[in-house]
Amino acid sequence: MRKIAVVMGSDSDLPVVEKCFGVFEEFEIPYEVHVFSAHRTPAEAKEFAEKAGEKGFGAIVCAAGMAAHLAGAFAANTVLPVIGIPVAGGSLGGLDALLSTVMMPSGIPVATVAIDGAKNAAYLAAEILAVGDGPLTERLLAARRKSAAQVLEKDKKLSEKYGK
Ligand code: RP5
Repeated sequence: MRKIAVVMGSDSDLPVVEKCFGVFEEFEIPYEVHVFSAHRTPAEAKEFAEKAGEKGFGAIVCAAGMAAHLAGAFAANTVLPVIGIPVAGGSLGGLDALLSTVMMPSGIPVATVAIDGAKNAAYLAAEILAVGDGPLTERLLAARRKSAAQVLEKDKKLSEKYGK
């Protein structure tokens, strides 16, 4: 199975980014975690992005706050799918990071999740790897069924409590 690269612009992003890790472990997806910055270590970020395909990665999750060019810088240097997590922080509360991550020029896409949306970034990465991987697809479907059952159980409890 291909690996997921999880890259953050600073270790200060870790409290948000680490919410990815449990999802990868739940679905038995191998992953690596790195810190590279589009502005502070541009050469290393470029080199990692350029070599990610040959190193066995299937998708790259990039998290950054503020000007948040990391996902875009990665997307510029690879044709692997890049998923961007805008991280809240700074005086604009993450709106700056959201717009910086999502507003990419045509031809260089970044699949952008919600501000601090690390879990959905991990689920999306898992779904990308699941294309052509039947067992992983089954694990994702089983998780959806479990989630639906939990919601229906909550519905049952609340409707019994507050119903006529
Ligand atoms: C961004 O600047 C990082 O992704 C982080 O969200 C933010 C602040 O970084 P630090 O100053 O905490 O290292 O590039």
